[in-house]
Amino acid sequence: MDWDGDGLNDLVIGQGSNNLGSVQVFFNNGNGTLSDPFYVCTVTGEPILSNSGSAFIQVLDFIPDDDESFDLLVGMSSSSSTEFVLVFENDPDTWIPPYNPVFLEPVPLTSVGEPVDHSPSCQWIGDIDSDGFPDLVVSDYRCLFFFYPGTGPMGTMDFAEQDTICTPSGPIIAGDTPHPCLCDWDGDGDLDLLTGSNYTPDDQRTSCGVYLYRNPLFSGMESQETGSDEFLELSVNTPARNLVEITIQSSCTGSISLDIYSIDGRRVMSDEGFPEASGTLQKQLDISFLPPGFYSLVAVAEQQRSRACFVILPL
Ligand SMILES: [Ca+2]
Ligand SMILES: [Ca+2]
Ligand SMILES: [Ca+2]
Ligand SMILES: [Ca+2]
Repeated sequence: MDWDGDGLNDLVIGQGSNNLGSVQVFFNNGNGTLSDPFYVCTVTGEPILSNSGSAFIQVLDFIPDDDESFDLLVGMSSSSSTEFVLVFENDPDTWIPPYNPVFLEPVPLTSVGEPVDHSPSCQWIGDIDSDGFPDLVVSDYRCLFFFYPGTGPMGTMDFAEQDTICTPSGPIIAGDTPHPCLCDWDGDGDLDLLTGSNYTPDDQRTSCGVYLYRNPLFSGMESQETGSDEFLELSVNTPARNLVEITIQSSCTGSISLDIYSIDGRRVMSDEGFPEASGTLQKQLDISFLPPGFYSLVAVAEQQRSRACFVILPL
């Protein structure tokens, strides 16, 4: 991500060590090299540190504000007190130029009023069940993944009770302290779970490697599985720049709506689409406001759903 807004992507890491976990930024020098690490601080000037082990981070605009400033989620590890998932809100009014976003004092995420507390806390926020409310996934030393359903829009600090994330064959058990990442890997508009596994303590757990678990919640919505004779075929131009050109061949009745999702599963655009779905349909959507990246366009009719992916390349 571009931490300092100079147009060049920088490297942001949660650093672990025997004594201290910290959040560090290596700035992109623009010549193939990175700067020395910069320790991310709060408004008090103190670096964000956990007492031992690790600091697992996610950078996102968790607390919505007018300037869309990114905030910081930090999963702490500590031998003593805080092992919580903490939110550090970015306060653009106190930025110190040229590259020093200042974060407010942390607030712990909670589940039914109690702080989300794991040892250590490795967390990721994303709307897994596509109900519009961001959910929280946390893993810890037990090698399981815990799902906390969201109870409100982005910025809601309290989540529902935890549940264990399972596949049809049982709970996902990864190696020691797996790091979860939610992204729409297969481009079908729902978030999938990508995780590392670093340790093979016994037969039950996955061996070292990177694993992808596709989101099964909405598999029944794919057009080939609806049992309907209607068809909905969608194509888009890729790569796209400023405009995405949509062509649909359809035998559906009713209307078709259009949504665009980013790779992290956020709906970034909705369009009313077509009032009448049947026939050959064409439309252009203005996407000039979207940053470079990988996107899915999903067309939804009453009984059919189809998707197509496109990329926006950097200039
Ligand atoms: Ca930068
Ligand atoms: Ca924000
Ligand atoms: Ca949700
Ligand atoms: Ca997906």
